[in-house]
Amino acid sequence: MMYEHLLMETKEQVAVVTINNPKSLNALNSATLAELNACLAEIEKSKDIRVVIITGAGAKAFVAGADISEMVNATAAEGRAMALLAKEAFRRLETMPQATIAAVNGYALGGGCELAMSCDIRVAAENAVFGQPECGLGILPGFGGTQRLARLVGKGRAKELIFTCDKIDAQEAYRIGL
Ligand code: DAK
Repeated sequence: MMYEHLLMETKEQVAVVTINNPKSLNALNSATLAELNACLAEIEKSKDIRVVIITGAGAKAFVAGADISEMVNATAAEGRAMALLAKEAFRRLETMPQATIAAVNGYALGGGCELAMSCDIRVAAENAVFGQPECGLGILPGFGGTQRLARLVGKGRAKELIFTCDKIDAQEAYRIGL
């Protein structure tokens, strides 16, 4: 299948899915989320693919978040639809039979951090930056971050990251269990 916002490459039993919107640091717009959901649904059915690696195009970002330019004019109903789409895709990633790995090659903010947390395993490059900065935009993490972050790092650290919008590097993320 061809995608506009994803690259998908399969080598032996490993599929590498690359979020490919490098101009916006791989921000997740609705079209990308829909493609990711469709791509994962295909992989899920495959008996040959055993491992899925999720990563971002370019040298700077894994995924810098949900696409703010799309969200800024969204109605409540459109925001809800976008969040439900992301939740469906991320839940699929979390529960699919394949082992899933986030190769975090740069910024993993907001929806990007939430995408990484939906994988079984996170491997971070030295330049990885994690954070849930949604509160700075006057919203809360909407793609499962409040739940998945707390499960990984504990409620206190999750609340601290969400309330402060702090960005943390790979070493700090490793230290706190993210
Ligand atoms: N969305 C759209 N465009 C983005 C983006 C994003 N999240 N992040 C970066 N970009 C774009 C920039 O606008 C810029 O575009 P041009 O100006 O070149 O057109 C380009 O990517 C390069 O970014 P910068 O020039 O800013 O690059 P820097 O190296 O200076 O900075 C940065 C990198 C990652 C620190 C910075 O770009 C940044 O702070 N980005 C925003 C990060 C962020 O706030 N992410 C969280 C987004 S909110 C919901 C609830 C919540 C959510 C959704 C639904 N419901 C309950 C319905 C929200 C979730 C989120 O993820």
